[in-house]
Amino acid sequence: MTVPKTSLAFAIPTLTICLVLLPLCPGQPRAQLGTTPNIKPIVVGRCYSYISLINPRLRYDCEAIWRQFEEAVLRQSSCNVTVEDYHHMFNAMPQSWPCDRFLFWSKTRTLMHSYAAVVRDFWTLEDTLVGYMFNDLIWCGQEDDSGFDFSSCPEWSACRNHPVYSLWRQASQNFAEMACGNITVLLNGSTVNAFSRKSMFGSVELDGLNPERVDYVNIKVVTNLEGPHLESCSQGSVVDLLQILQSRGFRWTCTDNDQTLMILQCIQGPKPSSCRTCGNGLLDGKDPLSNEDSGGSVEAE
Ligand code: AVW
Repeated sequence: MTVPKTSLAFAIPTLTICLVLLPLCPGQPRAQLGTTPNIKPIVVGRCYSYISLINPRLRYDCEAIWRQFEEAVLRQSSCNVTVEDYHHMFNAMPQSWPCDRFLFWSKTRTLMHSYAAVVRDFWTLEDTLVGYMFNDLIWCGQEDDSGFDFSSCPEWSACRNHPVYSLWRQASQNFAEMACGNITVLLNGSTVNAFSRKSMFGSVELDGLNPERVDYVNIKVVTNLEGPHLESCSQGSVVDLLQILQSRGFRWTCTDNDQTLMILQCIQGPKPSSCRTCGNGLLDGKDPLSNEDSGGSVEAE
């Protein structure tokens, strides 16, 4: 898959001008970008990388997965790809997962990445084959053309049957349905609606979790070091989540400002006041987060 020369010829000078005159260029929201250039070699290459380097025991036909992906997306208008359209592709890449390692998140993507990198026991959707292959890519087809649309794709939120959204919805559902043992959910206490029924976690994954497979849902609510401290295990939308879990028969724990997550934030961008607390606590062997709004934990059976 190549980008037509004409688009490249146009894109390179435009990009250069925009880089030089960045403040004067109109904002280019990600949604206005088209399909990621070189999507085929990227996706197929990631697939080979996954089955050769990351999990060499897996036997998948990367070319067949790509063909199923094209079947789902091409020759369709860019708001007309359903989760069902991806079923053949998902059937070509079944994957099971060890229990106790599932990490879900909402509005904490950056922190989740560092957390998963440090606490290496955790596996996220992006560690599954499908998540690894399509992470950070954009794609859409065109109704009256057999290729991808490299000039523009609608925003994820523009339509329910968006090709990117539908793939992640199905991937998220499969991931949640597989979840077992103790699972972890990372929520952002510095936003209103840390738990939202409209998010992928709240609309797809939560409903996909099976109380008979999941022993404990361990929720971690983490705020930015300097706040705002809007939600916690006992405040805001997180309480709604706990109620839903309770009513569905899940056992859960909820922790505010987990120590590892706070220290991670200190490492990433030390803010003198709050990070000094972390450092002192570690050196003293005291609980570094013993102040009133951190480190609290509750649980229910
Ligand atoms: P959110 P959700 N590549 O923070 O609960 C590019 O409200 O909705 O969390 N962009 C991405 C990707 C990706 N791989 N993943 C997410 N985004 C963007 C799947 C996208 O714009 C995981 F298993 C999306 O709307 C989590 O448990 C936003 O980040 C759960 O679903 C995330 O919105 C996170 O979804």
